[in-house]
Amino acid sequence: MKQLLIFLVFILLISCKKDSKTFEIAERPNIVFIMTDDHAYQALSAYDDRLIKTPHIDRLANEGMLFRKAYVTNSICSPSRAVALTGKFSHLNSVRDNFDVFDTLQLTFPKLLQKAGYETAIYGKWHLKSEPKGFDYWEVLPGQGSYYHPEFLTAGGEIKEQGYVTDVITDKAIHYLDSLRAKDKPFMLMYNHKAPHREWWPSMHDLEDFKYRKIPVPESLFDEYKTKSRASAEAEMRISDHMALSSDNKIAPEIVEKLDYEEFLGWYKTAYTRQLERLTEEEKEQWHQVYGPINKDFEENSPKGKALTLWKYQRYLEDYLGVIKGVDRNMGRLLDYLDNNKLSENTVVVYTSDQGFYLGEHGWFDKRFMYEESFRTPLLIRYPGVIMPNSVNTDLVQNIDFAPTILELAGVAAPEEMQGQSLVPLFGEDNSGWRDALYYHYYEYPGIHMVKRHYGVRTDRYKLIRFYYDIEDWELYDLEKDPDEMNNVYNNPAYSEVQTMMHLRLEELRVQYKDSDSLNQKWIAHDLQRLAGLE
Ligand code: SGN
Ligand code: CA
Repeated sequence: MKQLLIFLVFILLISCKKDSKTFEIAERPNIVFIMTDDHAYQALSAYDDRLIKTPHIDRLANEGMLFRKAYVTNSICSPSRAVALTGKFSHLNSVRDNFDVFDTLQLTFPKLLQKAGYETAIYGKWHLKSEPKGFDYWEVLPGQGSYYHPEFLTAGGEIKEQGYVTDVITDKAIHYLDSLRAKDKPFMLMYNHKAPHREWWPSMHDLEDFKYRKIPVPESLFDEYKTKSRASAEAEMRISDHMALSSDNKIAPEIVEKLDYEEFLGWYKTAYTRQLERLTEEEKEQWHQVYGPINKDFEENSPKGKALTLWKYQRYLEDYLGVIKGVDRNMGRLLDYLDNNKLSENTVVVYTSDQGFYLGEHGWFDKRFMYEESFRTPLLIRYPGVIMPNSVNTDLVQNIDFAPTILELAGVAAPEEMQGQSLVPLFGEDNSGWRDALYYHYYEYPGIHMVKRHYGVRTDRYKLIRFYYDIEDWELYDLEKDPDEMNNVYNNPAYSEVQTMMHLRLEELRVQYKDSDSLNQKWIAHDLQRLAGLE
């Protein structure tokens, strides 16, 4: 009977797909929008279960839709958050890099929902510098926030909480659902984790997990970037050369010094001490019980060369996966709360990350590049009765689509200025007229990790990238033949037609999304001036 009902709703949806009023007449659903920080789809078992099992997050795929080709517009934190809120590309939403301040005067989906009678709340990472606007309730981490006993910014000033950041954010979200929210209004809750951001400090519960586990090594860990522009070799995010033995890999600075290892940046050692100092005495003891033997082994074996890179990779993944385990457990708590309080049926749950992340592919950690691992992001959406369980979507969707989607679900018209498209038709598996290409633009250079400014286009099969500013280089990939992007075929005669077609498509997208070379020049001048001011 229930299945028949779901089927009927599904048919109704399909038949009304072009009619934006569909959701005005339906009861307006609640929305829980979840954004983690730097969660690679390689470490989410609904996508790939070789590294970790994430049964709670996977529930959203089992009970809803998994998007296999979800992408961001600019693979870095603050910009992605601004895109999600506004539905606009970075060059139009005031945040192109982690330094820009979000202009809260512009339209955002939380503001529009509020106006339409929703109650709105945000807990966790914000990272947009200006004070959150458009939220009835908010408690956000200052900047990147801290893993242990984190501080929060609130309307009443800064507060410090006891506990592990992922647990604390979940406690706050559940407290909002349980005790604060107005029960006579639909709600939109943004539940945004700091985890699993660098430097990957796991919760006391997950310290031992993954330790000494042999983690599969990606084929391109020792990539020499033979066919790529120099942008790859010049980026400072290689596990071998730029990852910290101290703050990232958790080797005590005294040992790093004693064994004469060099740290790429001077502040790595202080960052390690700063994090450890946040723990209580009891926690420190617990921590040393797990990391003490790791330090001892390192001291005894003191790996060098390739062995050191492999060792750092294993160490990196042990902590990264441990931090994700905490996210998954807390997702379980939140989803259970919705179940136990009869909220699951009428609540749309969206799970995504601000971007993807390199887990050793091309030798890297971090993100920023338009290559798949950081350009793509996880996206899972559950909406019982509307999205069929175990649905999989393979259309090219992008974070500019989040705001228009959420607005349509709430029965609110998306303003003209939003550049994304609502994903709602895709819920009913109607992809007619869907986009055939994605536009991307990254700006934060010169800056940490030194990934050069670049923009590009990706179609279902090909990707064209232009690196510019202190470089002028193009790359072209055939993703069907070369999904790992190891073989740049730009200027390869066999691809001359594809190359011309991709250049054309890129120019069209730049016009469509209102980006241009003159804007590039404007931002370069702006950023250089800012850098000079900082010096
Ligand atoms: C910190 C990290 C960087 C990271 C940026 C931006 N270093 O500076 O590795 O790229 O944040 O991350 S850390 O050792 O201090 O963690 S983002 O997710 O906010 O864009
Ligand atoms: Ca991030």
